[in-house]
Amino acid sequence: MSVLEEPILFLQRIAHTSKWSRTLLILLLVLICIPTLTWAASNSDYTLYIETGYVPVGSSPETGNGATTISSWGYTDVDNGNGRFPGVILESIEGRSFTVKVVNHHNIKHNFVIQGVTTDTSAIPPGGSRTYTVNTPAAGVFLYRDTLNNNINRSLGLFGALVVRTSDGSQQAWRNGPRYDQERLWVINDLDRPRWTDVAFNGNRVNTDIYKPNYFFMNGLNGFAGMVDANSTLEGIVGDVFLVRIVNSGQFDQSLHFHSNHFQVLSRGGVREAAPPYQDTINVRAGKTAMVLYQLNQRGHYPMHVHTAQMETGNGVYLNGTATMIIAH
Ligand SMILES: [Cu+2]
Repeated sequence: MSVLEEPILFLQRIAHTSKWSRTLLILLLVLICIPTLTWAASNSDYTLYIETGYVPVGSSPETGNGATTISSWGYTDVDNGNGRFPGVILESIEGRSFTVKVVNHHNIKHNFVIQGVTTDTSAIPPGGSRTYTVNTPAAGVFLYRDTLNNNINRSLGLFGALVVRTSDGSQQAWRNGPRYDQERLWVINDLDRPRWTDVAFNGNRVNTDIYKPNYFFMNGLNGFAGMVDANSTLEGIVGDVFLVRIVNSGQFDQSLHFHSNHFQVLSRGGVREAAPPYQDTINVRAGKTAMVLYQLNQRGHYPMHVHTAQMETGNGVYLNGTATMIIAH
């Protein structure tokens, strides 16, 4: 019997029954379908718009200098919204599928590729759109970005993260994996404003042979803004365990140093550590991810900063780069 034969036979049977029982059957079918439709609608479908935008940069708490506004291209969920970085956080649970519709409102072609998850790298022309079906893999964190144009599109801000949690709702890094009390996502990046960002944003040709980044961000924030951002800081009571998902969307590696105490490295580049090592610094490679487990072991305020001095600055202004705080009560 073909796939179609069964419903056809069913319809024929309906046609031979009375008008009343036919109405009842149709009503029954509608009732059966309603929960299915509701479930499908809530199954985390996203629409991302590629837009131009800007990222405000605050002044340094040390010097009071450095405030500016940086132009960007980004994936936003607001039609004609501010295309700033990082893009919308995509969330799912392991084993589930969802769709992402990407609408290109920019004047050059772009794409949307989730590293290690989706494979369609073809371009979306200006004014065009494409819908991707994402089959969510194992729990973890994944970088999505525009892979076109020699890293220029990503560098201008077309990147973000997909967070995948366990399907049973447990606070574990993965099924039967390490437990946590709180979770954080750190999407970090660097950019070369004079040679890349401003040149590309104005529609001119970037010389990709030279890349000297002068701005460094965490979750699109720099310096003091990152140190007080509740989505970035590891703030809790002594004993709290944080799962920190880290995505380096930039072109330079970043060495993140956690003060106060050590953490466990759970995974690097999507590969889980068989015996998670304890460290106080982790080098997250450009374009790669990591997950660490950090427990607040003693009261106090401690910094989390990058060990490359340049990355603690914004265009040379100290304490205006990648940083956040560890606050234990
Ligand atoms: Cu340090």
